[in-house]
Amino acid sequence: MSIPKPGRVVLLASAAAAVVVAASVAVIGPADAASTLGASAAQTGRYFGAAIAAGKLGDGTYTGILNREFNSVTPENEMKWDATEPSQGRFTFTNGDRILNQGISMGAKIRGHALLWHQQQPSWAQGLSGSALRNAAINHVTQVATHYKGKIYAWDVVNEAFADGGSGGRRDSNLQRTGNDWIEAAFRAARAADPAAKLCYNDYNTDGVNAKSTGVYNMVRDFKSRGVPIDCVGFQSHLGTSIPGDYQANLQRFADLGVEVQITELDVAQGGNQANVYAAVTRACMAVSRCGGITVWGIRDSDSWRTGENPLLFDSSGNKKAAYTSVLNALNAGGPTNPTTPPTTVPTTPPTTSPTSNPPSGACAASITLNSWNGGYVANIRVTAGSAAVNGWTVTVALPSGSAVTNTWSATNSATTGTVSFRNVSYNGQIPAGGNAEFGFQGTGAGPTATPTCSAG
Ligand code: 9MR
Repeated sequence: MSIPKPGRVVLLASAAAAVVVAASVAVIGPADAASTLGASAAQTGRYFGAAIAAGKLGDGTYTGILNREFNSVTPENEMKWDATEPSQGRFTFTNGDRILNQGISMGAKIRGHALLWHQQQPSWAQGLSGSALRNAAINHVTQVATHYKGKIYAWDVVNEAFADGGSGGRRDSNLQRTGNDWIEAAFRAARAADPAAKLCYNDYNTDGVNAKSTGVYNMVRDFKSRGVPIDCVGFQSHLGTSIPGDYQANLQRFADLGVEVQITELDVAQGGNQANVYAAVTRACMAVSRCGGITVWGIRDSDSWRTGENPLLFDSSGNKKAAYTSVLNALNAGGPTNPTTPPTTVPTTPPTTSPTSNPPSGACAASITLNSWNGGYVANIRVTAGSAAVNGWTVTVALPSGSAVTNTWSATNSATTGTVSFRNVSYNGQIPAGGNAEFGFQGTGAGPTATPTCSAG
């Protein structure tokens, strides 16, 4: 909790005697009201961001508004899978880096969007399935998060993985068909690659309490209980002409799980209510201390993906709309200060001696976590280096009779039954002293009961 600067807490004279202001609540009086969205949000420790497009950064009206108003940016398309890995293993970061550098030049937070999604996959990935797809997906997460390591405030690690309608379950997709644990595998890989970034799950039609948002809620609760790294949940909030009545309550129930909540892609259909809906969304975020900030999905109406709906805060000429003023006023009305928390499970990195050009390999150990059901299981294995760095590893697992490996990720297996050796892949073979790497596999029958063994080198 941070205490607002004295100058920020202004009690109007007539009300001063009756009002008690808690130390963590910033009440912003007219004299201190900020005049831009970003500065206003910053008064309570929040950000106000926009999705931006690299192709528009040469438009002076666009960048003028961007530089003036916003203190967070999200690449609208430039960090997606099709943009960053157009052919397998060949990464292109040119446009993603343009967004990054624009954000850095503004002193803005940068939200990474999105590491894995069933849409905007490169065609080579669309053609993969099973372990080939799982390995490619985890490698993608690792490579992209590593490229942007230390620069990203929050990553949308997985986007839109839940089904619409009343099931509350996962959406069918090629990624989902690699095994239900693909989401946690992605989060673990992202954490390993960039421990400082907050890791978010992001979705739409989860803006009120409903079957879909409850499905996400249950996943987050499960992740928190099992120590799967997750720090934030994004609520896209592509809204029509109204806001769900339980919008704030929905944010709060997620916040109560111990994750930050963020409004990630806000836009609202133009209509009589547009300014009111925008204000209500802003007030809801301001009322939830763990709501870290709001991102609108574009700057001017002409920049929006919702062609013809005029859903943004600036008109096509760049003029402020009524919705802009209503958002600014709601930000300036203050609220509980956001406790900006770092990612929750940052692994501690012990001091390491700098590696020699061809380091000798130390010892390693392996531990296994099993998630079993009748007839099958998923095994996640953590390989931990001892007091010396490991340069390549092999983990050996004894499978009970009747068990067979059907799918492996982040390792390659020597066999599918009996005593199976799992060898590191190119990106996770080197483990610093005291560090760890993870891989997993799915199997039929009963899972292994003995502790796996690890040999380094
Ligand atoms: O705004 C994005 C648009 O330019 C792309 O063509 C589209 C491709 O699917 O993605 C849009 O952004 C989406 C975001 O990445 C995820 N949530 C829904 C957004 C609007 O479709």
